[in-house]
Amino acid sequence: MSAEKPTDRPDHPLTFLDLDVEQIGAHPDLIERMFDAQLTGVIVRRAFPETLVKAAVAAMGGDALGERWDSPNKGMPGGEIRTIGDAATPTFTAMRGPSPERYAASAGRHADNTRAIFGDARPTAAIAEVLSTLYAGRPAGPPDFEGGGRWAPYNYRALDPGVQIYTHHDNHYGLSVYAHMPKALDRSGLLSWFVTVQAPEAGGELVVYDLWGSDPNPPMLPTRFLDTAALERDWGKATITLGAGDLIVFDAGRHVHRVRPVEGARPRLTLGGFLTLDVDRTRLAFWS
Ligand SMILES: O=C(O)CCC(=O)C(=O)O
Ligand SMILES: [Fe+2]
Repeated sequence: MSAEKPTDRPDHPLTFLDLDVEQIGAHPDLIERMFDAQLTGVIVRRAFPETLVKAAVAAMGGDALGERWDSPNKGMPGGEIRTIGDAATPTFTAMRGPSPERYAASAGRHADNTRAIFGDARPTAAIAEVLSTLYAGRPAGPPDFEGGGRWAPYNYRALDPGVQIYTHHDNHYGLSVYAHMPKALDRSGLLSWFVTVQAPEAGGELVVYDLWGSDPNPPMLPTRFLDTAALERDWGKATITLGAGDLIVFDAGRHVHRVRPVEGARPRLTLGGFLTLDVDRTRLAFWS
C-alpha cells in the first residue's frame, strides 16, 4: 500500500491496515470501524489457503469452465471483465443491474459453479471464517433472497491483459434486485471484499481515492463516467497491490475506486462481493 499524495480531505482519510491472517484475531472491530468510516480498508495476507488458490487458478485460468463465463460489460472498450455469476451492480449491458429473476437464477447456479472450480473443498466457509473473525466472531453468510433462495456469496472475475475496472463506487442499493434483500440488513453502508487468486505480472492494482460517491460535484466526463485523470491529478489516493491468497475488505460504498489495467500475459483472477451488517449488529451478510 502506498499513499502517493497526502490527502487534503481530513474528513475522508485513506487509512488501511495490512495484516497477516494469523494476526486478525487480535482485531475483532475492523468491520465495524470500516462500516462507521473510521478505517478505509484492511488487507488480510494469506487469507485464502494455498490449496484453494491452486484449485481456483487451475479452473479459472484454464478453459474447462467454457460456457459458465459471461461478459457483462460486452462492448465497453477496455472494460470487458469476464465473470461467472452475476453481481448486484450496473453493467454495460444492464445499466440498472440484473433483473431480480435473472439474479436469482444466477445465484441458484452458484453452488454448481463452485463445485466445478473447487470440487469438494469449502471456499465459502473459508471466506466466512475470515469475515466473521473481523467481526468479533459473529455469524457471517449470504442473506436470504426474499421470494426464494439465497443471494450468491460471491462471483468469479477475470481481467484479461489490457482490461481494467473503471472508476466507480458500489453503493447500489437503489437497483431493483435489492428489493429482495432482507429489511433487517443495514443499507446505510456497504463494504466490498475480494480474494486475489492470481495476480497479474503487472498492473491490476486497486486504487482508492479520497472522493466519496456522496460528495457534491465529483469530476465527471461528458460521457457521465467519473473523470479518472482529474482524480489522479487533484485527489489523494492509495494504491494497493495484492498477491495470490490475499483478501481485502474496503469501504467501496463510500470511496470511489478502480482497478488499473492488467499488464503482461496472464489474467488477473479474483472472487468477491459485498458485505453489510444487520441493523442490530449481530451478524454479517455477504453477497455478490
Ligand atoms: O477486483 C475485483 O474483483 C473488484 C474490485 C472492486 O471494484 C471492488 O471490490 O469493489
Ligand atoms: Fe468496486
